[in-house]
Amino acid sequence: MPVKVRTLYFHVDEFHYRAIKPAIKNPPDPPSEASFGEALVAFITVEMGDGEDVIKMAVEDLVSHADRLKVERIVLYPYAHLSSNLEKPSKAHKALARLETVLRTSYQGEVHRAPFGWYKSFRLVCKGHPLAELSRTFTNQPREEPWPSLKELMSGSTGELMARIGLLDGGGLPPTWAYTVYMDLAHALLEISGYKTPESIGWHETLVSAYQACSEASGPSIYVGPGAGNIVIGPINDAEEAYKAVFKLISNMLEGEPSYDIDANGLIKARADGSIIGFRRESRVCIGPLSSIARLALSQLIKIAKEGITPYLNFGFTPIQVTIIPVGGEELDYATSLARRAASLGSRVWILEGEGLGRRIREAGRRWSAYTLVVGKREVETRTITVRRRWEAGRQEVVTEDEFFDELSRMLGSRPGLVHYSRL
Ligand code: A3S
Repeated sequence: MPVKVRTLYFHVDEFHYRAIKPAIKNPPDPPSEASFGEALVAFITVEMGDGEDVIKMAVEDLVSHADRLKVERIVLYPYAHLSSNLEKPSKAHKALARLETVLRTSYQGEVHRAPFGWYKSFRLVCKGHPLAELSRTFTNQPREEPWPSLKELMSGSTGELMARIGLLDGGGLPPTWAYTVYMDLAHALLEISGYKTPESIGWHETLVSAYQACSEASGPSIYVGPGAGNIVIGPINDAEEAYKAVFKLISNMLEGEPSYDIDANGLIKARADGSIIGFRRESRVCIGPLSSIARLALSQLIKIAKEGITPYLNFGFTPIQVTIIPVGGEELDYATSLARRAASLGSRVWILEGEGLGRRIREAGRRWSAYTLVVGKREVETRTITVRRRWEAGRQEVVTEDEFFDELSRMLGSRPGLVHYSRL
């Protein structure tokens, strides 16, 4: 049955609702009340629609967002206030019941649907991180997304690598790391292109609408798209400058000049793999999503790796900047105190517990961690750290706590994209 669905997502610490009184004649669901802890709450309005069904699309988006937030519970909340073109209650109820059924077949966590047709009181405690509130619209027009979708970006070896090192969420790392890396990249890029104060003109459902707004924007602008990496920035004076700058910022190891073509409709396509990295409208150029440019840069770094050189990203844009490996359980306290000190300096730090010291050192390498600190009994007694720096492959050094944190502060303080501080 053709409908449209508008939703408002909240990632909550708590959610409570209570049915008060019927809002329509003999509501289809009995009154109820319920309380939840952490959950993804979806306020859902069903709109008049035409064309093919959007329930499946809505469920897919809901599940992928729940996975991204790592929540174990989804609460569906019928809500007749997100549209002025409401579907009639009987059809809306059927659509919501179907959405619940489809959701139960494709989501492992708990699913709960609040009663339909009632005035309800509710209390909600929202988490407040960048992805805690999102609005979505599912219409039956196929969402034209000529740009690499997150799914496409995830596919192939580079996509898997991007997820693993944290440049795309899905690698089991905090998705906010990818988000901060791209925001820093965008700000650094705008600074390079002479813009001082980027004004962000808001969130766009699709990259196409973001590009649209971007090309009409008066000055510099940054958009955060549906996924953490879909940031579009522009209008840029010179795409070549911007494109080369992104590569340099991501890693100074990148040889060769990135090159691209602009086709008849103004799409800017990278020659390396044909992916679209922006578009030109009249004299204005918008470049992004940065995640697809990061992907291109990574594929060039992988090529360098084939020559036996350990590739690395510039420190400022390395998602995992410090990995701390306690050799055994009794070193965990010391590792935790080091992690706290590293985090307080503003670095992205990860304690890698578990079995096997060699396995964990290799795991940190697989994730391109810039620093890998190993602390065992000796380090605890002497308050020292055995440090491995990714850009000094195969070398390790014992330093005192203060020596390491002095170095870390220097690395964090240096403008992102500078050549590594290294003793090579
Ligand atoms: O409009 C009164 C109540 O009936 C349900 N409802 C709809 N929900 C989603 N989409 C539609 N097109 C609907 N038409 C009717 C809702 O349960 C609605 N109740 N949150 C409560 C008010 O507190 C509410 O919206």
